Amino acid sequence: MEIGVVGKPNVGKSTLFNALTLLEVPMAPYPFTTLKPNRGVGAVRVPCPHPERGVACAPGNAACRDGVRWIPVSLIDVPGLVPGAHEGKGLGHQFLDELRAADGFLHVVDGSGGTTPEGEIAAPGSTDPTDEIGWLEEELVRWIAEILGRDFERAVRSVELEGGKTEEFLLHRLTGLAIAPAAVAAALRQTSVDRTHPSRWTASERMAIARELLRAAKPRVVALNKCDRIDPDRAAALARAADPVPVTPTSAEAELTLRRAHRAHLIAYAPGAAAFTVTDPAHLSAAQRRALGEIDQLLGRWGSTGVQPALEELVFGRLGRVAVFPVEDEARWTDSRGRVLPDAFLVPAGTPVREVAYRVHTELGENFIRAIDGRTHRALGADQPVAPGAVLRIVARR
Ligand SMILES: Nc1nc2c(ncn2[C@@H]2O[C@H](COP(=O)(O)OP(=O)(O)OP(=O)(O)O)[C@@H](O)[C@H]2O)c(=O)[nH]1
Ligand SMILES: [Mg+2]
Repeated sequence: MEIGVVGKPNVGKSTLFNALTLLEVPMAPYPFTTLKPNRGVGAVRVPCPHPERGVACAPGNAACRDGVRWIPVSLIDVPGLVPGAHEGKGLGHQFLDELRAADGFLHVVDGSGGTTPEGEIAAPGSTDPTDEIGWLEEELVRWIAEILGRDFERAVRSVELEGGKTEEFLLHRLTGLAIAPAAVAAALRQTSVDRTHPSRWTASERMAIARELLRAAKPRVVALNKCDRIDPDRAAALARAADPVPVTPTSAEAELTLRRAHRAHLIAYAPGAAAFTVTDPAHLSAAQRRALGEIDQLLGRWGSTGVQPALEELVFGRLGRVAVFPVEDEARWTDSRGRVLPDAFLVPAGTPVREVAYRVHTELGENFIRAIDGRTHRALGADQPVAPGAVLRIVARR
């Protein structure tokens, strides 16, 4: 599971990335601070099943805190995109190829409207944050259209001469873009292009296909960032204007401050929470006390900094991921070494259990016999959909 953090320059992409990963990539109040993509790992929350058994879990890949499992999600922070990037404006969109495997995008916008489309500082409210939602999509569409269109005429001519299938050609062409066959089929249907003669597709038909592929295969959530500079009524109006793209108000800066203060043992804070507690008042400087006081007010106004909820809206809401806990002993919920619920994975809701087995380990998929539900103890056949939060034993030939 991989999420791309995208948006125009100077909106807080790297700040949000640092907050989610606790890495230290450069952030600064001017455009093009980020020149190359940064990679890191964040996490999303699911309930840990261990309290159902009244036993402690022994987390391997996903930490457990107070009954909450934090499942890792890869994140990529990229340089800012500007309108016209496809023509080489700003840093162009070459670096977007690093996002080929992304399952979805967290689109960071400057909710305070205090930066121009090129990311230069401007008077707060001087730009409309919702403008970015449309043109950024255009840049992403052009990126996919360009991948689709590379040496297009020659490539499709051989498909037509050899009687190949257009769907297969598209899938092959888009390999690495993490686009499922169903999305390709849907894009061809929606655009009603001439399927048997791709060589006759016009440039605008190719753009239309790219647009449908993007919408079907790369969902997006907008993080309306710098919400500390606007009020909730304004955010609600902007969210209405952005419909149907979902919008979550965020303050990446506040989230980063809270996570770093927690790491430094100054406060106790769980990402996404509505409050924090100061654990070490004696060690707070006057400036720190003031900053935390402001963040405390922000949490009161917004309910959270929005950063963790924005990521989860994308992963659970838009991408429909559910957690699975593979075990080897379905009665005790342990692995071969006796560790309780060691690992947690994210899979698309409704994934057939054999596919889940493949994701745990290729050999488990290849040698799959059946799965056993750790709660009901019923056997599940290869094609049965996995239940959200399933504790699952996979039985395979040895
Ligand atoms: N008020 C406020 N400022 C923020 C917030 N998040 C980030 N900033 C500030 O916005 C500026 C830009 O932050 P970056 O994280 O470097 O932005 P970016 O989108 O990665 O910028 P580029 O890499 O240049 O595209 C910095 O001065 C941040 O401190 C926020 O939630 N509220
Ligand atoms: Mg940056």
